[in-house]
Amino acid sequence: MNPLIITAALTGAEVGKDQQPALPITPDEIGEAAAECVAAGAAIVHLHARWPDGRPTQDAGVYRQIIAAVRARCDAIIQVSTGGAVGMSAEERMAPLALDPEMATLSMGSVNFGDEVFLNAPADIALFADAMRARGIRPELEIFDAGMLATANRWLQKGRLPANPHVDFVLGVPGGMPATPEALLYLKSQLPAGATWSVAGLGAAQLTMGTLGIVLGGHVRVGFEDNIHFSKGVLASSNAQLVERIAGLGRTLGRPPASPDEARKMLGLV
Ligand code: KMH
Ligand code: ZN
Repeated sequence: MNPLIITAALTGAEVGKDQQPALPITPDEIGEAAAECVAAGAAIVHLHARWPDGRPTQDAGVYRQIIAAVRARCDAIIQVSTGGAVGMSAEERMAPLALDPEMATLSMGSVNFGDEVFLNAPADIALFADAMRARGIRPELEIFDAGMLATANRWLQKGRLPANPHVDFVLGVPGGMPATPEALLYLKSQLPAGATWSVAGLGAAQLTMGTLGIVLGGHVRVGFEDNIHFSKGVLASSNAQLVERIAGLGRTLGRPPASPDEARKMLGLV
């Protein structure tokens, strides 16, 4: 049996409460959402921070409050974002690493992001990767496009990344790889030996790519960061509703959700 590790990407940097009224923004809202998601089957919470007015921030003080609010309510694996929002500097983006979370994201290259550019120059990737290594934080390699996985493989061969990485394919960003079965199968075929992987499809592809991820033996990311709808034209009522659905599909397909502690063992965090 290969239990399913579900990551709940609760908030992101792009969605607003005007688009999704249940979007958790304050530390307490994020803590509550995390606990609901863990109860529904999530093991990892992927965290972004916001100022009270909803603007994205990488401020370590805000992340500290968010992490405390999550830890007070559940035992989720804490994964902070080093992606932040488009336009932030590398120094700004790495601030939450000082809080020593168990995991952090590490985007392996630059990609057009709608009408903007999500910039990850090699020197910045190295800055994040070295900081994570020095602090014992497990990176999750974010792959938006095929070249980023080729870069990850090169860096692994050179020992610039820890072996047996956890890789997340983010599919369907306008500018990155499309959320298609062919794209996912190609990426899976290029994974380094010993890798674990998950898939995050954007919009309606959250469900289709998630289902495919379950069938192909990977893991799945869901949540408002990538998708605010439950079905076409119908907003999800909560992040937990999206977790619950993918957890149910996992059970049906022989992949029951991993608890946070099971996921810690599977990802080499303990
Ligand atoms: N907000 C995106 C520009 C991550 O969290 O590491 C980048 C992002 C990736 O969300
Ligand atoms: Zn993110």
